[in-house]
Amino acid sequence: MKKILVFFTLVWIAATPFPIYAHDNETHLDPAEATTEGRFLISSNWSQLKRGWNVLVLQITNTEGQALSQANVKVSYEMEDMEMNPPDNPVEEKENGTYEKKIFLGMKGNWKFDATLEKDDVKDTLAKVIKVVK
Ligand SMILES: [Cu+2]
Repeated sequence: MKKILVFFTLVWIAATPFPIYAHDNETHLDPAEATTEGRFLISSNWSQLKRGWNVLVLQITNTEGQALSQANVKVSYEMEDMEMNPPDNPVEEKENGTYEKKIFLGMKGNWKFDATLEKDDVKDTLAKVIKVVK
């Protein structure tokens, strides 16, 4: 009986972390939204952002839904009511029109993001306010 208990305890200890990590590592992108002038569509992991370090993911397409590669993408961010001077890491292009930027959200509250997108002669922006709750 004791051996069985020890066995199940070990299985529980070994298995427990995995669902947690698997869940945390999954990126869920919110539905795509149009940029200010409607020139591009962006879906991002806005609703997953939490206090601390995050990777902001921007999946960008043109209005026909085709991935936008080789674009010039800039993202600045700041708290809405407070100067936090967060780190400004570069935006890195990944595959299929996906761009990533490491961001640090030091406090709960409203964070404002300003994105600028430029591809060939087309330029557009997106402003977004996200409430960080955890
Ligand atoms: Cu603050």
